[in-house]
Amino acid sequence: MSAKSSAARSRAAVRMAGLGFSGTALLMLLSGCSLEGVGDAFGHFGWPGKGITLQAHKMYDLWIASVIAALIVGIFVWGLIFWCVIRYRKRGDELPVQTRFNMPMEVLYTVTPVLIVAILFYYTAVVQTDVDKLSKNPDQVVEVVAFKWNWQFNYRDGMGAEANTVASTVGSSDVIPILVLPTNEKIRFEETSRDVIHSFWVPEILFKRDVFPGNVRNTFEITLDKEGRYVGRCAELCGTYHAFMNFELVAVSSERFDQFLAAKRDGASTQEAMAAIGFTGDQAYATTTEPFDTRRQKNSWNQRGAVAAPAGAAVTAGK
Ligand SMILES: [Cu+2]
Repeated sequence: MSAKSSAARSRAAVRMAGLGFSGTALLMLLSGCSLEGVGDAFGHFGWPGKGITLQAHKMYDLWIASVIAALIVGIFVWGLIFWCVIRYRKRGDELPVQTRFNMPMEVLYTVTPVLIVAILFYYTAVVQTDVDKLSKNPDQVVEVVAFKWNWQFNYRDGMGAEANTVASTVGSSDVIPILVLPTNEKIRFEETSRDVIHSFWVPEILFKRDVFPGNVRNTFEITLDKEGRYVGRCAELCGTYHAFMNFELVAVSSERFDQFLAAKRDGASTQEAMAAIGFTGDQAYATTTEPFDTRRQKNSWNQRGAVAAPAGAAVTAGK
């Protein structure tokens, strides 16, 4: 192999790499450029969707952008691998030119990954700080009380353990607890557990946070921007009936939320208050999940003194 043809070859390689990069960039531009558009086109790259809170949208954008960056790097690397495999395949018994190292190349493949990690770290830190941000005056404060194996949601008149509960909803073996919340308001959650560690998780919020017993009061804030009904789950293995620990988040307008809370304050049950804001009949109960048949009488492990579910209780495989 002459020195001349070798130089020509490496120039061709650089040209190919450049073409690959600009081709990918062009593809991105043509595909509408927005991260949301790319996410929609590729099934959100494994996420449930772009989320229903302002915080979730930021995490979603970070996720889509990170996957795109990973794919660009991946396509470039796969290209190089296949190019080398084909271009330098064995052609005879003659040993190829033996080289030791290439300093610019060594520097390049040390600096590039460090740069990529630094950029990913920067954007992750920015989004995480934003998601964890607590405002001084949230519009609503909800105390999440987790217990084996259900949820209680207390609407509070202020922040901290000393504030008072003005209304609350609680789940049972037969009724899924419903958490009604307003859109476009800053909602602060304060979490506490009566027994073991649980975890509050609404997949559509793209966020979960552990609920600890004792003095720990985990807090976080969200601003919902999409009305609807969304399933919530316990995301920390907390015992026998952990899988049954579901709830439902109902996001409504501020006006309807105020009506709901007013009805609850006047002593209405959760289902009556749901009816007061237009969710009548079956709609007054959870629609995204349903109670499991706990069969607590038959399988009474971990349930000393357990009360059997009343006759006629829903016998279902829950969603
Ligand atoms: Cu749990």
